[in-house]
Parts: sequence; C-alpha cells; structure tokens
Amino acid sequence: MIVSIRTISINPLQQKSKQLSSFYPVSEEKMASSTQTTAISQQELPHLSFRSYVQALKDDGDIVEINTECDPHLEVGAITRKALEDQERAPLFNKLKGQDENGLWRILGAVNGLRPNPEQVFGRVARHIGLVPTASAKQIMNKVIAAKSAAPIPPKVVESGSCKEFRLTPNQFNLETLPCPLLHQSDGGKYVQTYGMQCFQSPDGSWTNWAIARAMVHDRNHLAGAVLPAQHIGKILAMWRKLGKDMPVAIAFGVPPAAIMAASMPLPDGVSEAEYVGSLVGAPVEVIKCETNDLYVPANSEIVFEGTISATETAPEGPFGEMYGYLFREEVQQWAKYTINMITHRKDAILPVSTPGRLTDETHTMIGPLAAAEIGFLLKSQGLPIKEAWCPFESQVVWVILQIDTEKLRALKTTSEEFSRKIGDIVFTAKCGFMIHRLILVGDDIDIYDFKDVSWAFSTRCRPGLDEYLYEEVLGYPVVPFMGHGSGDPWKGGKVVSDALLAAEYTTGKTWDESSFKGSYPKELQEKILAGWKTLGYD
Ligand code: BYN
Ligand code: MN
Repeated sequence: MIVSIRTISINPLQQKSKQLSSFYPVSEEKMASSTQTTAISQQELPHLSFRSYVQALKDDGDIVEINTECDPHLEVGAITRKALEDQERAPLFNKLKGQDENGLWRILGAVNGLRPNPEQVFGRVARHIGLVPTASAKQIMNKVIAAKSAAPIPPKVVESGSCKEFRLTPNQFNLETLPCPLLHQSDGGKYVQTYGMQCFQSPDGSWTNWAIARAMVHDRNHLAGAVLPAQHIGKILAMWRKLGKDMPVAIAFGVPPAAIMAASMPLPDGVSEAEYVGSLVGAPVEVIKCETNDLYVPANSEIVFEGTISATETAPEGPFGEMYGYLFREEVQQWAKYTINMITHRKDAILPVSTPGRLTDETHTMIGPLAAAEIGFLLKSQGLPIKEAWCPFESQVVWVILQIDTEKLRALKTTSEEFSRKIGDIVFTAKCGFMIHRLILVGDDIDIYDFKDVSWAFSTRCRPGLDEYLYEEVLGYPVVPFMGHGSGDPWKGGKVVSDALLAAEYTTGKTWDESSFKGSYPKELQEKILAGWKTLGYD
C-alpha cells in the first residue's frame, strides 16, 4: 500500500535506550547540564522526544503494554478512562484493529494522567518538562513560570527526522479505516485529534502558533474540529478567512512532551509556543518542513497530518465527552473543516490519545495548572501582590486560587472591592482567564496546593454576596456546563472573584489562631508530643 518511503539513516533510540534510561532518574540540575552534550542526545531526552518519553514511562514501571488486539471502537477509550479514573498506569495499545502493515498506528492512553504512587502523583507531568518524577506541583509550576522570563529560544530547522519515515498521499490512506478511536459511546465521531498539536501561522508569517484543539474524522481525508474564536486557532483562522484563503495546518502527534505542554498553555497573542518550549527546556526544538506546505513540525513527531482548514466550508462536529465530565447529546455544531493532503509517520507510530471526562485526565493536569501559571505571572507582572496561583483539580479546573502576600496587601491600603476588581478586571479580560470562571483570593496561611486548606478558607472566610464580585460582561467558556447548558448566555459572563481574605488581612493582619494541632499549641509542646507519640500508645 505504501509506495513512497523515505527512511532515515539511523534509529538512535533503539541503540541508545539502555544508555538513555540512566538519564531518567537524575536531578533537574543534571538534566540542565546535559545541554552541554551533543544535540542528538539532547533531542532524545524524554521531554524532547515522545518515543523516549514512552520508554521513560516503561522504565518507571508506569505503562501497561497491551499486546492482544484491542478495538479502537470504544474499547481503547474504556480502558483508558478506567486507568485515568483509578490513577493507574498508562495503557499502550500495541495491536489495534485496523492497523496497517507499517504499524500505523498504536495508541498510548492516559499520556499525562496521574500516578498511583503518592510520591510521584505528578510523575507524568514532570517527565513532560524534564523534571524528576517526584517533582511536586509547586516545582512544576516554578519551572513553567521561570521559562516565561527566560530568553526565547527559536526552533532549529533540520533536514531529516523520523516523522518522514513513511509518506502517504490521500489515495494511500483512509481515516475511516485507520484505527481512529471512538472514545465515548455518544461521541459524534472518531476523535483522532485529542493529543496532537495543531501548527499554523498568521498569513504574514510573524506568528507561529502551536495548540491543542479537538478534531474528529469527517470522511476518508477530512476532519471536523472545534475552533473557538477566542483561541489562537480561531484568531489566526479569522485572518486567513478575511483574505479568502484556506489556512495551511499540520497536526503533529507524539511531539516532544515539552511542546505539547506549551501547546496547552494560554500564552499571550503573538507569542510563538516553539520559542517558549526552547526556554522551557534550554535547547531549541528541532523542526522539519512539511511536504505539502511551508509549515514546520517537530522532526521526531510520531505522525503528521498535513492539510488545510477551509476558508469557506464547515462540517458538523460533536458531541464529545468533554473535560467537565459530560457529553451533551444534542451538541452538534458546524465547525472547521480540515482537508488532509498527506500523512507522514515513523514506523510503528504511537498516536497519543486523551479521553477526557471525570477526574483526572490531561485536560485537568494540563489546562488548569498552565492557565494558573499564566494568570499568576500576568498579575505579578502588573505589580499585584500575588505569591502563587494554582488550579485545584477538585474544582474540575474551573477555579484558580490566588495566594496573596498579605503584608504587601496591607501596604496598599486598599479595600476588598477595589483589590478584587483590579484582579478580576485583569484576568477576566485576558486570554489566560478564558476558561477560568472563579478566582479565589486566600491569605498566606493557606497552602493552595492542598484542597482541604482551600476549601476551609473559601467556606469560612468568603461571605456569599458581599465578598464576591461578579462579571457578566466578559467572555465566558461555553464548554463549562453551567454556561453552555445553563440559564444564561453561553458565551458571556458567569465569572466571579471570591475574596476569601478576612477583613483583618487588609488592615491589621491575622487576629486569629487556627484551631488545630499546628495552630493552637506552642511549638515545643507539639514537638514533645510528636516525639513521644508512640509511647503514648498511638501507632
Ligand atoms: C480548545 N478546543 C479544544 C480543546 C482545547 N482548547 N481541548 C483540549 C485542550 N484545549 C484537549 C486537551 C488539552 C487542551 C478539548 C479536549 C482535548 O479551544 C490538553 C487534551 O477540549 C482532549 C482535545 C485547551 O477542543 C487548549 C489551550 C491552549 C490553546 O489547548 O486553551 O491555550 O492554545 P492557544 O490558543 O493559547 O495558542
Ligand atoms: Mn498561542
């Protein structure tokens, strides 16, 4: 079936996987020093190569290889969903119904879900950005934020790459028979694009954007995909449509894990995600030109779809079981129509797949924390006294918690209303606030990564009504069920700043003792009790 084959000279991964695995457990500092090694070995690190990432998960004991034939029709989705909900190891489906003779394709599910081991809950997220798997949420956030102020490192163009091992023209592939998964029983189509990266450019070439937006199979060589006007894919597509031109696009699957993180991050308008990835990993991402257009994709991608989004035509898309844990059966809309002109891929390619729904999947581990990082950075850059920002999964990533530096707050001699409005005005009109519907302000005593702490503060310090500042005129995110399927305008409003700082935090500082073991007894007494805990008869 495949006539045109271009083989790359070596498959360095197979030869070096032993050597590489000795890299994995090293500290972040050691990772950084590996910048000094050759360009090839840098590009093979798990955060810069999807194939190495899969190997790293295997070495971590974090993958279940399924070698019996599985059906992309619901079976892959169901297994992945259970693994995600149970925080189990990621399933690698090696044999799928519909796979072609060159292994197009296998599927990895739960690519960026959570791990069962409490010391490594964020192990997969950490591996995406070159941190050790024991990295905490706070360490992950710090690395993502630090890259925002580092010098951008543009991608490096290379002439060969494993994504070009096989090339398929439209008469050589059929999306209707390839193992595109039906992920939930009522999905409107086979969502082949859930963890690939759309690469596209503004018509003048000044802005190259990488993003994730869902897309399903329409027919043998077309996809239908959601393209929200507020997202960069919507903004850039509008520029092409204004010129009456189809937008060239590539969807690259199995890209460097650091790149897929950046593609899920609401970086500001005009910023090219590729340059941010460079800053994040301290090295350029290697990219290679597409065969049928002038776009560039990561050279070691597993699979690349090259094509266009029509300037004029649309196609029915949806419904899809989404990140909030619902599929609304009537939700079919006319969205973007993609034409796929070529597929290139490596041998035995792995298609990464996200099966979103109830906690905890990639839409939670990536969208929420990355939006929080951007929101915290934006507020700090505007001089606001924010210490940290986090998006608790328990809020289904609808909330962002902002920890306020209350000493600096008191120096501002401000009020709850003035301060909360200042924050809401900035965040709810910014790109990074698009999907976030509630901001909760908490004091320094609250550990924002601990939902028990957050919920304690929110429930006891924020007076419903008086301490809440509503926004009905800003852009809303229609996918949130209370927006798209609620009683108001799906696209507008429904946002609030909830001030969970007590009045004293604006004036005198804390006037209370926390009624807890930690907060209500002298340190020495606590230590004495802890030291003698077992002799008292406790385990
Ligand atoms: C959209 N449309 C989408 C998705 C989406 N944004 N999805 C999505 C997203 N984002 C998924 C995953 C991740 C992010 C779908 C589900 C799907 O406009 C990680 C896994 O809801 C499983 C496919 C979020 O269909 C976007 C980010 C990003 C956008 O990726 O908002 O910031 O890029 P840009 O506009 O900022 O450049
Ligand atoms: Mn962008």
